[in-house]
Amino acid sequence: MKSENINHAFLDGVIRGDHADVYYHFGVSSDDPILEPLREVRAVVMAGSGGRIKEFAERWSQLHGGSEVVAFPKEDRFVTRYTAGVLFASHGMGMPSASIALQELMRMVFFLKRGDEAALDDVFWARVGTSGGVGLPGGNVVVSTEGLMADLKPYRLLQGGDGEYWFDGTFPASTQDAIIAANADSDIPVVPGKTIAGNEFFLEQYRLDGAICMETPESKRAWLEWIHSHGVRNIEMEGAMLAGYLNHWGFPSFATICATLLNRLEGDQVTATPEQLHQYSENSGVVLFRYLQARLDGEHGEGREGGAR
Ligand code: R2B
Ligand code: URA
Repeated sequence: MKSENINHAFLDGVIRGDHADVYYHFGVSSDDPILEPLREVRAVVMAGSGGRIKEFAERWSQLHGGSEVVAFPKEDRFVTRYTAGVLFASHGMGMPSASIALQELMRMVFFLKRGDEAALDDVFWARVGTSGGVGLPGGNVVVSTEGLMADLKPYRLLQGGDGEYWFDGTFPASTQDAIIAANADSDIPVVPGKTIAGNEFFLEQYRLDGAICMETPESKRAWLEWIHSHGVRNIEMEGAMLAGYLNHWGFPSFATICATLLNRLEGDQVTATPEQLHQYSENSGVVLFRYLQARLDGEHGEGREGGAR
């Protein structure tokens, strides 16, 4: 971990018991006994929708002999489940929403691991979601190598005055390799590539079908071809922030794994049938679960991490 980047001024007092930490959007605080079983957490899995979180937790529990599933009572912002070493949490859509979820989850995990940096190093983080493919049709699964904004620069936020906070959008290569290895014998196409996180589904993804449109077919194609030529393979709305914040604390192992719903070089509207959409989104879940089983349960042995790239 990069200890110097952790907000020790606030968080160490929580560990000492000087004050509690209120994870407001999750409806729990560090002195709530509901968190006690979560001390064993080894992975945090995030997804946009609460329904997916419930399904994931149920499936992970079934794979672990029907392990008990802990649910946080508040669900009007984010849906959370914990079972068998994995904390599943929804993050909503877009970086403003997902950054709230992630910051509170990072604080929670710091508390759960009592600020022990070696224990924090062992926690794996993932976002599983959907995306628009760039040169890839629906049904592919992209494992992000780097998260960037629409201008191919990393995630950044406005700072007072005319400054900006900049973050590193790189995803750890050893984790990408291990995810791909854990899925080597599967029929699902798993593709590494750069991922753009748009701040908007329409404008910052150069769609022509928004209520507001400021692009032309030519400017849209030029942007898609430009990002494709720089190795971008999909577009979603959270990956650049996720990588930036987890890199800031120095977590060594995290990933964004997204199914493609359409090829953006061929269109803007998501016209896949409900059955196809279900299958696409299943694909990303399968890819994640194979890696989780390799990492946490020692299955799919090839997926183990640590080899040099
Ligand atoms: C992918 O899908 C959502 C928008 O439809 C957004 O959260 C994302 O990243
Ligand atoms: N999610 C996005 O953000 N963009 C797409 O095109 C599809 C899903």
